[in-house]
Amino acid sequence: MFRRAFGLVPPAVAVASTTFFATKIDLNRVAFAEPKLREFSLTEVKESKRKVLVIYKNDVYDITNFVSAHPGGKDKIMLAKGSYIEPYWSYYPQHTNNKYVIDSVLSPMKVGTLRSEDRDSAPPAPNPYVSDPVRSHTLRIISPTPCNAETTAEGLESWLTDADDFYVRNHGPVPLATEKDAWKINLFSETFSVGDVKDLVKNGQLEEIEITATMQCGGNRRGYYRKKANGTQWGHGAISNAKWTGVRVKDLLKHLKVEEKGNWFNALSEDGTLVSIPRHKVDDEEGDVILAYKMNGGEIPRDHGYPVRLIVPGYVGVRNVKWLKKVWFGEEVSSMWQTGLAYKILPLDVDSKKVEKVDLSKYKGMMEMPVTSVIRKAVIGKDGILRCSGFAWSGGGRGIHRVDISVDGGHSWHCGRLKEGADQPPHKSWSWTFWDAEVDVKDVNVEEVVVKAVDVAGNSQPSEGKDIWNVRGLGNNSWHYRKIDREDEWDHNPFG
Ligand SMILES: Nc1nc2c(c(=O)[nH]1)N[C@H]1C(S)=C(S)[C@@H](COP(=O)(O)O)O[C@H]1N2
Ligand SMILES: [Mo]
Repeated sequence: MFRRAFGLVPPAVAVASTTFFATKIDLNRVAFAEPKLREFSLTEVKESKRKVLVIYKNDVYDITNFVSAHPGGKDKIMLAKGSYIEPYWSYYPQHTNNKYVIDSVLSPMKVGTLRSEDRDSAPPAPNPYVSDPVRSHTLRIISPTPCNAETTAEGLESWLTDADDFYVRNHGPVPLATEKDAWKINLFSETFSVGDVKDLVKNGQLEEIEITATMQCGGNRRGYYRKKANGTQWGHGAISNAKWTGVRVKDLLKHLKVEEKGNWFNALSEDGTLVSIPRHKVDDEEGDVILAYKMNGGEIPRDHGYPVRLIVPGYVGVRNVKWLKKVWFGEEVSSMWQTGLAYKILPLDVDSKKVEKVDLSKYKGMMEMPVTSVIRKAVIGKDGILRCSGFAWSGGGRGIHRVDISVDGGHSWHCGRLKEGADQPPHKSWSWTFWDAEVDVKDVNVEEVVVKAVDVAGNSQPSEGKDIWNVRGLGNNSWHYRKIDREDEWDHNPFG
């Protein structure tokens, strides 16, 4: 309802996300207006032709010279021309609460105040999140608007994650998608509905395939870095595994006789999220890039991309575009979020101060993810045996070769047993592998256990986060430590 009423306020305002504020705007390149403060009437602000004026909290700002520097794009910021910016900012509350945005970006552009009779005339800001779906209580909500919620210990126990337990990472409000099967997607310049794609499958013109894949946010385990990195402070639950049903992009290309050139495959969402992935991933017979319209055999829940999303198995979470609207090929990475700081792992010495001087074009955006592992449970039984279990996963479809457990901080290692997921093809292990291990600890005093995994390419994990820290807090795959529980302590628990 609200979304329709404010149909012009686009989601891409929302995409102006954490990633964008992490990329500081080069304010030296923006010539600010000389701040000559005076009073403005509302009509004057509305009708100003020469200058782009906006209102924020009864103050008037001349943003004329900032428009082209707006990280969310010129079109988006121009929607607020002559009016209040609050409704637009409500799409992404981090604007409103961001000291940098208010003090460093907005304040220098202040040119005056609304005259007294026009003050406090702002329309009530809509809450663009009112139509967000209700989330399962089994998720750990880190931020509600936009929703960032991680899968909890219980959810991580199941090899196939229930759609309800699957972590949620949204950059803005969830599109309503009331069109259902009539939802339009532009596929290489031709317009299709989701229903049309399903019909191609029904008529046998396109093969329907199922891919079971683990998805992990690039920021999973960011909160484990000792040195704090900006962004959602994820624990280890921004990872889940689901079965996706749909059609291969590769098959679509053939069916549509697409002749588009370009080394980058681009995907755009209803919420403005735009990503580029290397073309070879799509062309690869075994790349398994699909347009998915089912999750775990049912409709994709709204939080996870209803009615259609891109699945790029083995790649960092963000490339799996939800609420898909358009795909095409291009010669360049088309997304400014991707050419910028977002999803780039910068050198260790680049902190939030130095980052402004870094030539970002020198660094590539994250695609495949590094091998990682997590201990879900570690309990010493009354028999003196430590039993622990968890998961391990590597990007690029690289299967898990081995999991190692240590009870002496990594001086010596015990080999774990690979369980569900261990039988995936080694070059196409899109899903995680579960493991467990038993270690006799009768004669040792242990409080903590640590795990590392090795993938089929022989890659393993760094022992400490400090050796891989990066300003965006991405790709934390350092050894995972866990405190050990004791069974006999549980006996004394009055709750059983
Ligand atoms: N359209 C759109 N696609 C998106 C996002 C988004 O905010 N909008 N978030 C991305 C990120 S950062 C991740 S980690 C995954 C999360 O998918 P999930 O919410 O289904 O777990 O979706 C990706 N695709
Ligand atoms: Mo993510």
